[in-house]
Amino acid sequence: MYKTYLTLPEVVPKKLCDTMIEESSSYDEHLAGVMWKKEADLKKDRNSKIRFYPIDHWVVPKLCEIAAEINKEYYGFDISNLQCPQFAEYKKGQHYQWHRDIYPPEPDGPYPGLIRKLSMCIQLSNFEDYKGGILQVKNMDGKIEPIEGFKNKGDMIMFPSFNLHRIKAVTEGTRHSLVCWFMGQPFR
Ligand SMILES: O=C(O)CCC(=O)C(=O)O
Ligand SMILES: [Fe+2]
Repeated sequence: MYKTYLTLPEVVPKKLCDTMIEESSSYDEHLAGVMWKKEADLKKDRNSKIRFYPIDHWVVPKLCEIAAEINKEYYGFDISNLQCPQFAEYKKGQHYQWHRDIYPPEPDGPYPGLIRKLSMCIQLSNFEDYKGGILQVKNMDGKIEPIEGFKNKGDMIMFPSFNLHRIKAVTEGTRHSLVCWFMGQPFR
């Protein structure tokens, strides 16, 4: 049966999540943009801070292994690549409105001819560390699908990049996450 999303609770050891947060400061910080809008409203649409980890980061091989297994079992997409993992920080009031991660291939971009097919997010913070900031995903009927198993530090969720999803505003504390996009030739 088609799965809107899959969660893998506690798949990344908590210590490694902490290490990823600690080392994040060695990578440049950007104000997050919005791929599908040239003139995004960076208050209304999305207003978190992001950093990109290098493609040879130690966490990448493990994430690829997990993605390959889940993809083989549930989605069967043709995947050939991944983008540099994105580390994000959401403080009070920060959010990312409803969006899809998929967008058309960019011939002149860093991944020419490829599109995002599978999205993977990892909770790097404990759920006690913040309030709000939850991830919601819509199913094929356009309804919000309740999510279980994606709350604690080290929990992972994967879903097709064409699914609508959002991060509701954090109302207290700070949420950190790591997102990876697995890419391939456009669907045909
Ligand atoms: O922070 C997250 O868990 C997901 C963020 C997101 O949807 C994205 O960066 O595309
Ligand atoms: Fe997203």
